[in-house]
Amino acid sequence: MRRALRPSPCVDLAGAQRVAWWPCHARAVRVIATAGHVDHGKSALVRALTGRDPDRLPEERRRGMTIELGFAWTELDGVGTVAFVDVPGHERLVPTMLAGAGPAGVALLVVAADEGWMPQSAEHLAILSHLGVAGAVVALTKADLVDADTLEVATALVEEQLAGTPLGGAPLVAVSATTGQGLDMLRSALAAVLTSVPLPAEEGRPRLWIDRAFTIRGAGTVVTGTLRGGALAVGDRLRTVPGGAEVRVRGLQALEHPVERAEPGWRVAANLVGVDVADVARGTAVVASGAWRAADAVDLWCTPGAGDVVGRRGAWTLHAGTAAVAARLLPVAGADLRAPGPVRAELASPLPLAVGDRVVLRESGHAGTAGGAVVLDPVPPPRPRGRAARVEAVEALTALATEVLDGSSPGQRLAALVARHGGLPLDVAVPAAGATAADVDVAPVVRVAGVLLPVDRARVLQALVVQAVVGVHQRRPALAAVDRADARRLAEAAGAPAGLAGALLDRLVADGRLEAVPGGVRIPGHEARLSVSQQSARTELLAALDAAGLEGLTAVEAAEAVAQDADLLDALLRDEQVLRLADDRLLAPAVVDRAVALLRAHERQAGPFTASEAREVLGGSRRVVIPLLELLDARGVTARDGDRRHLR
Ligand SMILES: Nc1nc2c(ncn2[C@@H]2O[C@H](COP(=O)(O)OP(=O)(O)OP(=O)(O)O)[C@@H](O)[C@H]2O)c(=O)[nH]1
Ligand SMILES: [Mg+2]
Repeated sequence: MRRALRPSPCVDLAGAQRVAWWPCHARAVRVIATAGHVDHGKSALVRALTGRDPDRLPEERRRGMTIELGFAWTELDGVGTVAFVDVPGHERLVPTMLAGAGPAGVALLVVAADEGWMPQSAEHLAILSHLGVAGAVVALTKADLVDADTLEVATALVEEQLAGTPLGGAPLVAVSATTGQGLDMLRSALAAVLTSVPLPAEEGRPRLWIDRAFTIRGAGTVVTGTLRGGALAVGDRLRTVPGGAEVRVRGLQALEHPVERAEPGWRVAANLVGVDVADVARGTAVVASGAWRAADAVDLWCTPGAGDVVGRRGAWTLHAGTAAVAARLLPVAGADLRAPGPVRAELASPLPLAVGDRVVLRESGHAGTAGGAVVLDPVPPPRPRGRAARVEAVEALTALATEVLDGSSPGQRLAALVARHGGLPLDVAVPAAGATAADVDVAPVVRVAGVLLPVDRARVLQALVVQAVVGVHQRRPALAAVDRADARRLAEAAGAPAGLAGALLDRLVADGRLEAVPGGVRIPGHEARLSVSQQSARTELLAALDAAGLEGLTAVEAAEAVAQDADLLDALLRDEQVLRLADDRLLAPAVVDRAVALLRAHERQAGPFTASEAREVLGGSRRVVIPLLELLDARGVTARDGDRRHLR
């Protein structure tokens, strides 16, 4: 009973009824996208390989051409289930081709033997190259329509086109979808390539670029796509980009069956709660919150196609995953790009992008694909203004590109991104770099509070702060410690990012390079000492205080006596070589000791004394004696009992 109510209309194990609009893709451990010129036989080949027609729209069947992405799947010996994403070849439908090729990773490039290499053969090849296709097989179709000599020539011509491209070494198989010629060889070639290409990795940061979205009565919104970056499980909470809607995965399907969990690389259909179908059209992504950031602007390393120019002029579209968004392109160096270089792309709609993601750039109104690019920085700083700043930005991005294009690890990408910024909040840097919390521990970065600093910079900053503290110890030897607020200012003056100075000090204390003491921080073991001139100033002050007796010196007089050396006064007060009364007058301890001796002698004879008796004994005015008695009380020398005091 309950089972019948489940919103999984395609799961009909009894085989009674299949609901056509449910995207019942096989649970594909592997996904292959087709590519190739219009009418060259991509869909026919997929049908021949899988027994399923990827062209399911009536219009597609009527016109005999693919308009939308099609999906079909089969079993391949030694590999398991393989899903094909069949793309259209028409030049007007390249954006749809991009949506299919984007998340796939492995390609089946189809060239008709009778027609040979055509414009979209070239454009699709360029796109696969820009996207960094992991593996590919080339099928020379319609082999039944040509004789052996023509086939040989066609093969040679295609090989010539592929030479020097990422598909240069790809296996090339002559096939016919009509006669079945070569299909077994094609299957083995596909199996071999899939076996050699590593499985999409579980990186703990799932991103599902949506290629279809629809509603199912009783279930609500369903989206499909090729899952990358991490697994998804029923109950997972995700976020849409753009839109930022919080969604929950109510159900997952793969292999025509509901599954509790889908692995990276699978084709999945996810039933989402919390979002309207209109808000998850193709090009939207659902991502693990926190693991991805929505980027409004990205710095890219752009490689223009041969003869193409990438620059400010023109209406550009940036393709990433299944998304296509309008973008303003601003070459960082200023001049248009004809060779690889850095470009800032300002996006009309945010995309979940991370360092290393590959994107494609197309200019509307111009035939062909203008270039490919790799994301260098999805959290770019404000655009450089002025020549010097531009040169610096180009240098920084070139350095970043060297790291990123070298197939670096997430930890290295994280460090390179942090280095470009000189420091980044952890919760920004980790998703932007396409890293995870675990990568932070192995990356050459130093975590100070919630901020990551490049190791080198942290080392330099720490050395500068320690050096500054040493400098204070030398300049102001009377100080036992550097006040924390002063130390923070020193750290900031040394270049510590605002708000980080305190954490930097804590880190230095934790590392044992500074010592925290009541007065602030110091170099471990540092002792205050007076300079020679301070020592003589002290002698003079103490003599003056001694001569002043109970009257003492005012703070102003004392400062004059030591030539305004506040450190010296602080040090003398700290070490109780000088005592301060509540009214700010200073007394020599010897003067206080003499007064205590007089009071003690008096008390021995007359017992506890009043303030006026103390005045008589000490021979001072009320103004002078009352603060002295208060000082004695505070220091525990005397204790009050009503209006009388006794010595303890
Ligand atoms: N003789 C012969 N005809 C083929 C073969 N493969 C495809 N065709 C025919 O070529 C035409 C185009 O085939 P499709 O599979 O629709 O081509 P496509 O590459 O999917 O075209 P688009 O999706 O529009 O880019 C159809 O009429 C097919 O029947 C083949 O191996 N031999
Ligand atoms: Mg087709």
